[in-house]
Amino acid sequence: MAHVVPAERDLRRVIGDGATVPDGEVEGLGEDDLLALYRRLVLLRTYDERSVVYHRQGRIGTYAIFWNHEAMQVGSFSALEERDWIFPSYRESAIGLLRGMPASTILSWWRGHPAGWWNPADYNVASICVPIATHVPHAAGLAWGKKLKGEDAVAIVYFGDGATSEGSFHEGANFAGVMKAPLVLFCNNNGWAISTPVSAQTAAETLVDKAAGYGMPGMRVDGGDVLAVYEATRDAVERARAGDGPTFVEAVSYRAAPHATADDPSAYIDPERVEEERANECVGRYERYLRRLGILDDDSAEAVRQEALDVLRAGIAAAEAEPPADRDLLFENAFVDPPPNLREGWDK
Ligand SMILES: Cc1ncc(C[n+]2csc(CCOP(=O)(O)OP(=O)(O)O)c2C)c(N)n1
Ligand SMILES: [Mg+2]
Repeated sequence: MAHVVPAERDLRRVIGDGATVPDGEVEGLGEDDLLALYRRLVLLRTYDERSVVYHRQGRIGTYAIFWNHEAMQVGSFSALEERDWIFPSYRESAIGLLRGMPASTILSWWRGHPAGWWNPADYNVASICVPIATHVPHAAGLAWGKKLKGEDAVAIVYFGDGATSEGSFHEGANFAGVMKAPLVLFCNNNGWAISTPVSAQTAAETLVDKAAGYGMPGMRVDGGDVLAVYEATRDAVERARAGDGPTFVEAVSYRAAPHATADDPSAYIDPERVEEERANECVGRYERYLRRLGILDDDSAEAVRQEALDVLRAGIAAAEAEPPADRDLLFENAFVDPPPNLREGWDK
């Protein structure tokens, strides 16, 4: 009989508010680790903000903004080892940066250029998944494969609140639960699936309640608190590595930017709620925490920002220096035997 652990309903938190809610700390994280988390947050924030500008300048295509999702991405990423596999959705498109992937590669992906393709095995980062939730079974399968081979690696799969209504999510979660695959199912619950609110997504009280149906434990964490996300994911990774199977992590946040550069949320979102969220956004929250601890000041914060801006400046320059894509590539990898009519057009 599967042992079902009840899901945690309360949000895990570590970072206080500098007034009435006291700061906590995470065991095992020293000053260097805390600063590494900050550098990663700023790198992703800078990537995201620059990408919106590059889009407006016509230098990249439609772009899925992840402003205020950085704490979920950095906190969970930082609980992994290099041998662990990451399955991103479009919302985590830049997570490869944290594994040393060049910014130009990801920017090229958003430019629709083949230089944006990478070999997943080079970084243990799977391709960016645009169809909602179809990568959940892929991640469950890879994790199960690692277990069968006796390899000590786990996988994490990122998906949104809307993805929990997709068949692929349920198939992947069920498979991982039955096979005790070493998988972390990481749900970024940002409250919206484009214009559909999470209240229209499920009749369950919380998304984490779904964990019980698959015989796995669930944790609910404040998605704006990078330390709480780190700690929760570390627990999930430890369970997976110990052979105890998958865990569902629901990180609760709020989408404080449009769904993507093609979206106009003013048609459906409450602007006051967005303003509230923006005032308490995750990078600033962590920065204030570090300042309260006395390990970050204006000069060091500025140096981190400049370093990230340099990465982006070099990244867009390298992406734009790529020679134009060979249009034959569109078809070469799609057909073993191209249909004759296509072959005719091809040679023109
Ligand atoms: C299978 C599939 N159906 C529909 C879409 C269109 N679509 C793109 S993003 C999106 C919303 C997804 O919301 P959520 O899972 O909450 O992720 P978020 O974008 O909020 O991170 C939809 C429906 C798609 N990409 N794939
Ligand atoms: Mg969502």
